[in-house]
Amino acid sequence: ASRFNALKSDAAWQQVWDERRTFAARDDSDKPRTYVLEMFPYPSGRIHMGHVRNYTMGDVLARYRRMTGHEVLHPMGWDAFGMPAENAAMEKGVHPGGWTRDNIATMKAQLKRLGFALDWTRELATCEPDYYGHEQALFLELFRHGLVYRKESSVNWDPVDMTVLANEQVIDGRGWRSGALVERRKLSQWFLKITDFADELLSGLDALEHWPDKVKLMQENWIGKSQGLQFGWSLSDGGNVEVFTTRPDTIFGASFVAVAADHPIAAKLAESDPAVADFIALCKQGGTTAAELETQEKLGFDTGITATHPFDPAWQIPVYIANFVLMEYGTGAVFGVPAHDQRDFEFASKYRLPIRRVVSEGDDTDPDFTAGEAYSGPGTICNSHFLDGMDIEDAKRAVIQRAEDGGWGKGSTVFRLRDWGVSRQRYWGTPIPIIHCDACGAVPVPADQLPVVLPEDVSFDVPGNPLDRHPTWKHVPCPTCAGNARRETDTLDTFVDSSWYFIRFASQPSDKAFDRAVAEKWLPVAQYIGGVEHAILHLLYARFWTRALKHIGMLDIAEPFAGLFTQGMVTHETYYRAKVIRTERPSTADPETIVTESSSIQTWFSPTEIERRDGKAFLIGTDDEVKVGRIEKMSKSKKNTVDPTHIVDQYGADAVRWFVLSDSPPERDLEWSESGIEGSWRFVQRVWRLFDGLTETAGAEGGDKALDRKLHQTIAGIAADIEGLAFNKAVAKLYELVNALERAAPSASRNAAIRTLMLLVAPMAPHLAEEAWAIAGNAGLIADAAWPEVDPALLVDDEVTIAIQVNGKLRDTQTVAKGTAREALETIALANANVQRILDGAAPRKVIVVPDRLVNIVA
Ligand code: ANZ
Ligand code: ZN
Repeated sequence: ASRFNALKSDAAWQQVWDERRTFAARDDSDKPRTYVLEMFPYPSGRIHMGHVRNYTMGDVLARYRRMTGHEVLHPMGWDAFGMPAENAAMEKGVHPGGWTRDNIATMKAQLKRLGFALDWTRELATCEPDYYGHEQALFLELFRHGLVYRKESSVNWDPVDMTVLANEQVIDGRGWRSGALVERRKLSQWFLKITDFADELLSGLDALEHWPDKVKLMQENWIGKSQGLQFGWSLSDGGNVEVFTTRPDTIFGASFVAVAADHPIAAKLAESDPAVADFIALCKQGGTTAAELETQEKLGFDTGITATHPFDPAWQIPVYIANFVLMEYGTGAVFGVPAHDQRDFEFASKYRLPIRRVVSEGDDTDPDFTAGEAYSGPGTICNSHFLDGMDIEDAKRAVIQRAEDGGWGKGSTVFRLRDWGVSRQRYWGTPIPIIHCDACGAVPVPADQLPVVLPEDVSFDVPGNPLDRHPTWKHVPCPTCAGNARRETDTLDTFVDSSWYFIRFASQPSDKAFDRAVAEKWLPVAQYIGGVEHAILHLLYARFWTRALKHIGMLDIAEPFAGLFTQGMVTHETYYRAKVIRTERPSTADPETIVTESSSIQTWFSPTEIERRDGKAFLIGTDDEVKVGRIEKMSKSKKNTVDPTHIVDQYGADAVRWFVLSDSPPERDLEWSESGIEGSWRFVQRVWRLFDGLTETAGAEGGDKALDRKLHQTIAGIAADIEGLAFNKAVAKLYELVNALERAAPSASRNAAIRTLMLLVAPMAPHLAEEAWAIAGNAGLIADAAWPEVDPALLVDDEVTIAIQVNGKLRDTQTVAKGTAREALETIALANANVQRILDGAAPRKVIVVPDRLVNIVA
């Protein structure tokens, strides 16, 4: 038998698909439609195994849906703007555009090498003017409808490089290049009004039946709707401070009031007190990321002012300025309840403020609160006068009621979600299409002047935004008054680019962002597949853009992604050597004493440098043993990556596709292993031998009912598994069918089943399937063939295998029609050759029959 020559077949069929544009989706098709989309890649350099796994899953679904008669849209493009291109420009002196386009060319070739059924006619790259120009037009449409505005907001400022830093350029609070402590600075920036849609984005989650619950929960938490109370505390200096709380039930546990560093009260005090001004400056240090705010040490400044408790005029608590209170949220001021809020607990511990329990967890609650952390769980209110004995929710309502009745407070709804700041002080992004004029203000760039194209002649030798220091680009006449004006030099957050690309894939006219009618034919995306790392921001922003476009009447789609699937990661063993380094130094306490310190440094090795022998790992061709470390997500830092193209060249595309589908459920991590890919390669060859053997058994006749049944059960099962994205289960069913076919004697049934097998493996191993399909003399491509019909009659088992026992011991089995009568079963068993030999002429003492299961003869 011949061997399947994957390298030859892969190239041949990929060329055929390309030339015939087999996978180009037709907008005007009458068929039912399926839009399958995987999150488009960032062109970072080369494809990694995570991409291969992601795109293979989508590909199987896309190919399968085509075979079931759907018009399938399965596009691919590039999320091509962003920091890494600028970093490369700074480090290697290359142009971000050149770097990006080179990477796209490399990665596109790599994707093609895997034989994905992609509609390359719709390829797009967000860094090209024919994409971002339309984005600028959409931005201005939102601007016209009041969904874009400008306001002062904090950025990370590197005081040494004198530049704004992206969050990912702030490492441990310091600038990534200068190492200087990052400061917070206010800049005027552009915002999108996502908060207008907070309620819709939340309630819309309910309709998303085909989304993972965990992702919906993450979105829900991010939007963070809470009911609260806003009320004022009167201050000892005659003033008043409004606070916002989601826990009015804890009002009797208050031990301080705290305002944000940029709260007007703080600003006022700073005018006359330099100590306050110093403290405010101190609060401005540190990055702006949520994680940083969370972990920062809690700092406070006691203003000397006190606040009067709303339920007890005699009860005064101190007012602090504190770094953990944000001006952007609620009212920029809070009351602190150390017993039941962790930040307040840390704050109170540091400044020795009372910690008073007002929620008890049960009888054994410690009344003095010696616990090391705040308690935020459920319980009954205590130490709280009229609230005592209530549960938390009742107590919240009771306090809100009293506040509203007394006219000193108001119940309210708030969202944690803030408006989306989209300004980035960077070059490699979509230019914000605004012109600033001293006389006319911020003026939109007129439609006939779009796109605002990025200038190519920029330099990266000094920090900062090259657009800002470009000699000519930013100087333009004002579109309104023709006076001297300046272009906006900020570019858009790259999340904007990925918030509407799925619409542009569906429809890409050259004169506008999309054609509404065409886009509506395709959308929503039936199945979106990607990494869980995008579970919050990307998906929320894409949902927001879709709703915003609906709101302004441009597109009548509420939710962009009907189905969402988040796949697991690809992992690999790690290999390393640990070197222990000893250093000696004089002790700080006693310089006469020398202390030895040891630390260990790991050197990592790539799987290509390793060979395994007797369960150990060695550097290839040597006896140098290395340690086998944990199985971890493939990463450059641990060197445990495997280059897909290298593997494809070795085993062929189908074996690689097969392996990434087969080994684990798609939502779980997949461990890449050499033995696994070899196993897949052997399986491809086994299937090939079945196809290849067809010529020899061409004349075989006769039916094989059991095989027919197995085949039809497999067809139905695989269809259901692919629809349910349970690819590993579909693969397991194919293994079983192949096993059965290998064992079965030649028959017409077997030949028919092998021909059907070509169709069944086609979504997963398309090159192998095309090759076999052509050799078997079929006209046309298997990619265009129909998925096999299921004969429902063959799905039910009408035969059963019964056990034939003598004295409880299995002697034989026999296949009989389901529901065969007791008497008939007894006759069959007694006539069995093995049974007759054992009985040796004697009459059985007793015959026990369990219909459809067994016959036991007691001798
Ligand atoms: C008293 C209290 C007691 C609070 C308690 C919490 C627990 P979520 O639920 O995330 O919306 N807060 C209000 N405005 C703030 C601001 N500008 N900066 C920092 N913290 C602020 O958070 C609402 C809670 O966060 C509010 O409820 C307030 O503290 C705090 F046991 O008030 B709470
Ligand atoms: Zn003007």
